[in-house]
This record gives sequence, structure tokens and C-alpha cells, in this order.
Amino acid sequence: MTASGTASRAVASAPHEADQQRSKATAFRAELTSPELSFLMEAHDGLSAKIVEEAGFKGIWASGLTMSAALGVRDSNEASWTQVLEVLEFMSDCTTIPIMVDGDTGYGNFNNMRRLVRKLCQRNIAAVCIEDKLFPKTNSFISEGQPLADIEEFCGKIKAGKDTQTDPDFSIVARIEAFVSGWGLDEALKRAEAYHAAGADGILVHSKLSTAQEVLAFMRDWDNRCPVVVVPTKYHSTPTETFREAGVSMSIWANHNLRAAIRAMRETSRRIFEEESIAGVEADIASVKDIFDLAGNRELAEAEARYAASAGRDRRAVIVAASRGSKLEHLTVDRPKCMIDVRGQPLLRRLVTACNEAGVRDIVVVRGYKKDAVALPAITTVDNDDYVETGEAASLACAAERLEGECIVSYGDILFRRFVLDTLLAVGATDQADVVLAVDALGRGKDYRTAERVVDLVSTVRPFAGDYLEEQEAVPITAAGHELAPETVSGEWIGLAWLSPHGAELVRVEIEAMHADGSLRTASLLDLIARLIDAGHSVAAAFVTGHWQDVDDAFDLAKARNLM
Ligand code: SPV
Ligand code: MG
Repeated sequence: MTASGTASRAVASAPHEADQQRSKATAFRAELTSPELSFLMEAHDGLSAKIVEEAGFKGIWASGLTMSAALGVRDSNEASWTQVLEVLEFMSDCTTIPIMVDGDTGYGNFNNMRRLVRKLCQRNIAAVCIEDKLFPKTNSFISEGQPLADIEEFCGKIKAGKDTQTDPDFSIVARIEAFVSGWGLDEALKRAEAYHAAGADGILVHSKLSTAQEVLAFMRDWDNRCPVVVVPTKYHSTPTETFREAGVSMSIWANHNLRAAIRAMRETSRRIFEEESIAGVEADIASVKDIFDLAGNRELAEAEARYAASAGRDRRAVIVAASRGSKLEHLTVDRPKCMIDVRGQPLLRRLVTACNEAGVRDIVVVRGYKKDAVALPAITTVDNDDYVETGEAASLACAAERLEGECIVSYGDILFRRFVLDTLLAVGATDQADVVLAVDALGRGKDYRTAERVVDLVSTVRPFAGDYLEEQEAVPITAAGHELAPETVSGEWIGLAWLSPHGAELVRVEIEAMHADGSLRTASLLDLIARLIDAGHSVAAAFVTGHWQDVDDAFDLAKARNLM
């Protein structure tokens, strides 16, 4: 079976659909015409087709019986041919091995057959098998003496199909129902001869006996005038070697995946129903990871890394929320200020939601004061147990090893409107800076110049221009501190920063340096940033104008409530 193996590899790497189409039809033709016995395994949808390929088969039988059953209808042409085509498209798109579809009676006359073959070639289906019965068909195993198609009319269908195929290697296999309908060997041979002369690439000789005697008799008299395909569903106990010795070209295992699935699904449903629990079946069923693997999620993740780097899935947020907030007095007796309620939700929860809405799912919170009160779903926590004696930089240091890849760093006591974070992320994604700070160009109505409180000030190479579009670019920061000369101040850092993967590494290294020189314990986050600026790293501002609030005291809290 080397021919199809080679072709499969070619398919996997072929960039053009035309090449793929050619390869699948060519691979199937090689299997059909090779002197070796080969096998097609039944599939009825994309998932089962993948499983067939995964098992190692070189080809798929898209069974009319099982595709119909999987759609919940009978094998009596109840599913229209375009519905079958839809199923085939999924099966073909998710596999690299060729598919022969059970085309029943060709869904009508020669003209319907022409459209069918054209569409199958377009969908990259390698071959079709049509049977010499009447539309609408009945499954061969259902009733006796089913009427056969007129030989000439059936030959016309074969010729029409061969004249229509757009891939020269597309195959048409003619299925002979003479035995199934109670006719003898002579009728089978007469039909085989006629269909072969009409251009059929192979003959499928069907039988519903429990032994292979009919097909073996056919094989003897047919004498390999063209490849022969068999479907040993009813004569399943015949050793495969018998077909090999008889010169059979291809054996179809026609419905066994669906039959296996029916039993497994039935048993699973029954148990879960009776036990009112899924615990009992867990060890007997495929894992959810298996589903993801089969669906090809790994490829999607790789593609995301290539094409959707800014989608935010890999970003992490580190929220520094260790301090009590003692100016909030009784409100922080039993919880840190990040857990104070702001219109029905803790401040931290609003912050986490803001991050989630921006696509940041991986959220690390640095806890300290009353750490057990910091309980929110879908966050991870690290602790700064020395929060009384240490500052923000030391809290961030507790999460240093989580500063990896693209990161958001935030104070735990700020609230902002959604577009503030969006602006920061957009600027971060487009700029070359390693660190971008969200800087409020308006400060607190300029009270930062006289504020009693400590305000995080920054100077930039140019002031905020007031033009929204222009300010979507990062403006390099030249200085950061609590005591900048008023005329040099461009705005106030709101406590929200974006780090590129390199920026995260720089912060980690700087934390190490501060630890080594003893400055880490009492430093603020702004002190850390100032050191990065002084060391010549690129730190920039994304300007915003208000729409945020930090919460230090009851007055701030009232303003925060108004912001929501
Ligand atoms: C099918 O799988 O739909 C077939 C094979 O046609 S059989 O059911 O054996 O007729
Ligand atoms: Mg069928």
C-alpha cells in the first residue's frame, strides 16, 4: 500500500486544493488497482472519518446506511443527496485519506449522476459507488427480490459519470445487486461485463449470504477483468485471507463504527439515567481532552500564536492587592480594601471582570491583609505575608515568577471604564515599548500639584495633545516619581501597566536587583518603573483622560460608586 501512503503525505503538505483533490483520487485509484487486498473502513461523519484515518486505514467508506442513521433517517434516500454532500464535505475536509461514497443509485437518472460526480470532484471525494437498483433505494438486507435497474440505463449513468468527472483519477465503482435480488451468477457476470464496458473502474459484487460462496464464484468466473470490491457484512466469518487468495481488490468494513458507537452510547445513556450520576461512566468513556485532540485544538492554538497574537488569551494580569487601606477604617476591619463593596460587587471583582472582558483570563492576585477574605472564582493567589512592613514592589516580587509573557500589572484598588484598559492594550500591541503605563493626562483636576497624598507622576517627551486618534500611540516617558517639578508633569499614572514579554523579563530582573541592593522592601511600583526608565529601557505612556478612580478613603469610595 505504498502508493497511498506516499499520496497521503503529499496531501498533508499540498498547499493547493487542486493538488489535494488529485492526490486523494489518485491514492484511491492506486488502492483499487493494486494487486494487494486493501480495506475501506466505514465512517459517517467528520469525527468517525478522523478515527478511521487515525487507526491507519488508507481509505474511508462513506456508508449510505450509516450516514442516514447518524442523521436519524432511514437508508431509503430520505437524506437528500445535497445533505449527504454536506456530510462528505466535513469528512473530507478533516482527513487526508481518500473517501469512496456510497452513491446509492446515483440519486436519479444519468443527469442527476452528472451533477453528483461534478460535486463530488469539487468536494475532493475520490470515488463513488452506485448500485443497479431503482430510486428511491432500499437497503440490500431489508427485503427480497428488489427490482434491478435496466442494464442499458445503468450503463448510461456510468458513462455520464465518467464523462463528467473533473479529476482523471476519480473512480466509479458499479455495484451489482443480482445476488442480493435473487438472481444467479450469470446475471451478475452479464451485468459486470456491461458495467465494465461502460467505463466502471471497479465492480462491487454484493451478497447477503452468510458465506462467501456467491462472491467467490463470481471471482472465479470474472477472472480479474477489473478490480472487484466486496462487503462481507453478512459473511463476516470468512477469513480475510480467502478474499486475498481469490484476488479481491478491496474489502469494505461497511458499518462497524456506527454499530460500535450505538452500543457504547446506549450503554452510557442507560447508566447515567439509572445512576443519576456521571461518576460511574467516567473511566469507560473518552476524555474531554481526547475530544479536543481529535478536533485538532493544538493546531488552532498554534495558529492563534501565529495569527492572533493580540487576542489576549496568553496575557496574564498580576493585581497587587496586599494592603489594608487603613484610611477606610471600619470598612477594612474584616477585609482588605480590594474586597470593599462598590455597588454590589467587591472592587477586585470589578477589576477581574474588566480584565476578563479584555480577554485576560489568567489573573494572579497578590494578597496580604486579611488574605482569606480575598475569595473570588477563577483567580490564583500568591501571598505577601510581610505586607505590613513592605510596599508594592515587594508585593509584586511575590508574583515575580508569574511575570512571564505579555502581562498587565494593576493596583488592586482601582476602577476604570472598559476603554481605559482597551486603550492600554491597543497601544501596547502596536508600540515597540517594553512597558506602557496608562497615564491620566488630566490628573485629578491638576490637584496632584498640591495633593496631600502621594501621586504617581510621569513626564513624557511631549504633553498630551488632546487628539484622541493621536493619543492611540505611546508617548515615551522620561521620568517617573512622586516629586517631579510641576512644569514637567504630563499626567498621573493610574496604577495600570502593560508589559511586553521582554518588559516582564525586565521587571523580573529589576526586582532581583532591588532585592540585592536592599531597596525592594519599601519601594513603590513607581520606584521600580523609575529605575527601568533610568536604566534606559523603553517605558511609554498611553494617555487617557479620567474615567478611573483609585480608592484610598471614603471620599474616593463615593466617587468610585459614581463611576459605576
Ligand atoms: C452501506 O453501507 O450503506 C451499504 C452497504 O450500502 S450495505 O449496507 O451492505 O448494503
Ligand atoms: Mg448503502
